[in-house]
Amino acid sequence: MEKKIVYSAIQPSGIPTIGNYIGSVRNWLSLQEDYDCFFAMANLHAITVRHDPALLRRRTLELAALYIACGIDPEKCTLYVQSQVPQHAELCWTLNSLTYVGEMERMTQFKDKARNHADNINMGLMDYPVLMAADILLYQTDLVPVGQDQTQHVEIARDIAIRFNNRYGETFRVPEALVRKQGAKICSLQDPLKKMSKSGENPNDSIFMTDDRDTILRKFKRAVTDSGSEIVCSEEKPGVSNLLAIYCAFRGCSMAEAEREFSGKGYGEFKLAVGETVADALSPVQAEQARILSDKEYLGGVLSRGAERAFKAARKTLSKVYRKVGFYQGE
Ligand code: AQP
Repeated sequence: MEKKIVYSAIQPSGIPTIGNYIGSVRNWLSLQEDYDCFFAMANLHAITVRHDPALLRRRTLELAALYIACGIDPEKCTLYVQSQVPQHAELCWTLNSLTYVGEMERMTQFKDKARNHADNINMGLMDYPVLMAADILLYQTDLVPVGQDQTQHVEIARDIAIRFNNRYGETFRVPEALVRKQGAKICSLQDPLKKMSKSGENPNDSIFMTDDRDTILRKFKRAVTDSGSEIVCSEEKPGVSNLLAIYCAFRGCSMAEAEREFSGKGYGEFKLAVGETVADALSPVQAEQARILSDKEYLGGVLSRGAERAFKAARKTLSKVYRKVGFYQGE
């Protein structure tokens, strides 16, 4: 039987946070065993806000090395850089004509980013969800593992796929978002009502995947907790609940187990335990990422094989799309 297809990506728009890891990469590890997985460095998306070109190039490679260091196996899945597969931009252009400006204006991420980058509300920023729809639909994806913040974008990708199929005939598989219950939204350590982001303004909001032990312990020590002293997961305790979710993700335990473990303990002890757990987990990943990055030949080989595989799959879908919409493709 043919394996189902999984697509997911991260933008190299900054140093990935433990939010990206918990909400995204961590979930890819089990999927790669049973599905045909495409994992990308979404660098086309990363230029929708102002960026430094040299840094973008470096962050793209760092992200690829991080995926592998976290356990993504390039022999089992297709690991590639988005800009090396031109069909992403080509399909995006085609899908633009089936997408309404009003729909894009209503997207939560667009509204947030437009607010935060008021001097640079460019077409790319607004078009981000259409490019993401193209990313997903190009591979005839069944499942898109994402954090909660991206579910609205997967929803619009589904709408666009259905619209295209209705207008031109069956072409795209309609994908589904895969969102894990626990860890789907890791929040800022300073403002637990806000999502942890790799491009946030205050570095104390986030634990970056490259933070050293002292930095991690310091950030957790300063993390905002809530009134009262009980260490339980509840809506009234967003700070404590967020720290518990992080602890569970790295410990591989359930919320109930974590609550039991910290029952009767103080916030100080709790935050130190979370910090140490995260630091212990990240240290070998960081060493492995550095090792992979220094082996340029290996990493270059992985990415060129990945781009070749992705290109072949993407070409198949795009050629079908071009035929359906009536683009001349030669005799
Ligand atoms: N805080 C989070 N908790 C859980 N999952 C998260 N993701 C991001 N932040 C969290 C998931 O990580 C994947 C990659 O995201 P992305 O790089 O494509 O863009 P994003 O969602 O906009 O992530 P960031 O870190 O907030 O990036 P910037 O700051 O550049 O906008 C997605 O699956 C996302 O759900």
